[in-house]
Formats: sequence, structure tokens, C-alpha cells
Amino acid sequence: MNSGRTISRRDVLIRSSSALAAAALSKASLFARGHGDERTIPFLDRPPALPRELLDLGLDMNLLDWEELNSWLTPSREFFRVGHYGTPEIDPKEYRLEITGLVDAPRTYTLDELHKLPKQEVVFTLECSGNDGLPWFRGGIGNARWGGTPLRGVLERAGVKKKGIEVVFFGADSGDVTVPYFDGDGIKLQDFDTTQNFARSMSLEDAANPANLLCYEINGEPLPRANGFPLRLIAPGWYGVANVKWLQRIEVWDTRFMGPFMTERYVTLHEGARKDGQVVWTRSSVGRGLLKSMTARVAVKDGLHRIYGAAWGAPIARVEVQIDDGPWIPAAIDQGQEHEFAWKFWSLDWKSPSSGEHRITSRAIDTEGNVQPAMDDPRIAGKHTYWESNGQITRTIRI
Ligand SMILES: Nc1nc2c(c(=O)[nH]1)N[C@H]1C(S)=C(S)[C@@H](COP(=O)(O)O)O[C@H]1N2
Ligand SMILES: [Mo]
Repeated sequence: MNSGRTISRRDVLIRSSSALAAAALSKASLFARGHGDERTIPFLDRPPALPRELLDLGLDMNLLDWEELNSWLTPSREFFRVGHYGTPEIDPKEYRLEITGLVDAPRTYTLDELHKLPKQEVVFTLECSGNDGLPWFRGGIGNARWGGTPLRGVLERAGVKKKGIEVVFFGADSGDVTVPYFDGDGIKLQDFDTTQNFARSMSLEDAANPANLLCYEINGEPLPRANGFPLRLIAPGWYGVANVKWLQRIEVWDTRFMGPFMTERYVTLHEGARKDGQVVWTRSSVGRGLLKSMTARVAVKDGLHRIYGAAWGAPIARVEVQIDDGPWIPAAIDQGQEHEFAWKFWSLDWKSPSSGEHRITSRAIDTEGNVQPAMDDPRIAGKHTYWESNGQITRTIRI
């Protein structure tokens, strides 16, 4: 198979348990004052409750409450969940993973066989690309140490044929999808009612990234059912939707895959103006995660105020905070969180805030100098859909 973009071993987060234990110790510095007589000052902008329609569907997304966040690794039972076609129940003894399509040696794996393959772990902050795109949708994010076997090895063992360019990942969950059929002039000829499994694809080059895992563990425990038991794809650096749960079949294709979660749902519509003033509309499939940060909590202890938050979506170099219309002030970044794909926690001492209402905005800066866009940046302001909302978030609070 193609070797793809070379990603150095160093970039891939293969950690022994002792290194991970050290990372977990960073809890000591993170939100260090979140104990004893420290008091959280509630934000004025807490998200509204889920809309009635969603509650009626019995949807329980288990969203993160930022103000309650007190551990760098999200405990598995607290991890958010998104399932568009319900939660399949899979008997681990009956479970099979199929590798098929344009490969020399198609085969199926039992769970036991997958567990016996080389194990690798990665700490990765998984965010739903819808997070912060709708008023009630806040906290569709979590950080975990995922364990499994590298996808790359399984693809190599199957032997991808020369013609293969696309890797399609099918989940066990399925739903009804209406597929419209147009003629060349855009006239609709027919609607096909189909049943399709949840599926997403990646180019072979992206799929071959050595960080990608066929994952069966979260924080050292088996995956909970809602998070993909017994096996899911973990694609570090990609938005949640790419991380296919209840993984059942991997197919190598010689053409692009056009499933609804690539081309219809999880699609961003953007209106941008070029330098010459011409307006250009683009539609793109949600894919890689984007640079972002969030102010999680403001606390006071012994009369001293401190702002806490997180930043993720790219290797984080710095985080800056703006209070009201003041200057951008660098925040202190917690140490011991040197994981390429994991969020970093930060904090800032807020020197003698005046009483009254205040606005707090954070922005993350990655190691390449990219700055998280402001809300009026054309990348955000020109976006007409709610996906990929990584604009700078302003929280409001009364002191
Ligand atoms: N099979 C399957 N995989 C899926 C989904 C799904 O509906 N079905 N939802 C995706 C989306 S949109 C997100 S945000 C993540 C959420 O992962 P989590 O439920 O473990 O938090 O799963 C992704 N994988
Ligand atoms: Mo999502």
C-alpha cells in the first residue's frame, strides 16, 4: 500500500502505562484550586435545555458540563455520545470485523484475534463537529486514552491493491435514507428509499496514518456500548463523525464514497468573498478537527479570581484571554499534557475584577502560529451551517 505522508514515530503517541500515569498526575496542577473553599462563579450564558423534539426522541447525549470539568481524562461513563441510528447491541462472541474490497487477502477478524494484534494507545480529544454550533449544543467533547490495534497494520496485512484510493468504514447501525436521483439538468427523476449503515470514508493516505486505531478500550476499560462496543475507529485529529463506532466492515474502493454522512449530513456550506469581490460558495464534508478553545469556569478563593479553560484541535502553543475590550493576555498552560491530539488545560489569574457584568473570550494559537478565528472572521461569519464552529467563544459572568 502507499506509505502516505510520513509521520514520524515521535508524532505518534505510543505511551507506556507509566508515561500515562505521569500525564494523569497533571491533575495536580490542573484546576489546582478546585478544592476546599474555592467557589465557582456561575456563567450568565449557560446553555438552554435540549429542544423538546430531541428529548422526546429519548436522546441522551451525556454532554460535558464545562463548569464541572475536573479531570484531564474524561471518565468513560461521563463521555458524551452521539448515535444517529440508535445504539446497536453486539454480542462480542458473535462479533466479526470484515476487511474487504480492493485487498489481496480479504478476511474477517474475531474480537480475540484483534485483541492479540499489537496494541497502541493514544490520548485524543474527540469533539462532535456540531459542538457550539447550536445554542443548546455545548459540551459535545471529551478526552480519553484510547487503546486498540493500529488500522495501518490491518490494512498492510490485507494488502491494499494498487487501484485502492478510498477506505470506507461501516458501522453496524443503520437507518432509512432517501436518495434523490437527478438527470444531468438537475431535474429530479426519482426518490429511492434505502436502508444504509452509518458509514464514513477516508483517503487511503489518511487511513494509513499510524495514529489511527481499531479501538476496543477507553481509559483502560472496554468501550461502553454507547461509545462503540466492541470496536470503533479512532482517528486522532478528526472530528467525531469520522470515528465510526460499532465498526463492522472496512472496504477499500477505487472511487470516492458518497454516503449521506459524507455528502449530505455533516456538510458545511460557506459563502466567501474573493479579493476581486466575487462571491464563492463552497460545500465541504466535515473532516479534520479545528483549532479551538473554551473558557470552562471562573472561580474565586481568598478574594482571588481565576479563569480556567481548555484548548484543542491542533498542537497548542499558546492561549490568550480577553476580558471585556481589554488586551489579549497570555494564559498559563498546564504542564504534563504533551499529547499531540489531546486538549491542554489553561488558567489565568484575573486581577481585581470590578463588580458587574464581564465578557471573557479565549483564543488558541497552534504551534504553526495559526490563531483560532474570531466570530467576525470570514471563515466563521461566512459559514451558513452550524458544523465546524471553532470561532472564539465569549462567556459572560457577573462578579
Ligand atoms: N456507527 C456510528 N458511528 C458514529 C456515529 C454514529 O451515529 N454511528 N456518530 C458519529 C459522531 S457524529 C460522533 S460526534 C461520534 C461521537 O462519539 P461518542 O459517541 O463516542 O462520543 O461518533 C461518531 N461515530
Ligand atoms: Mo458528531
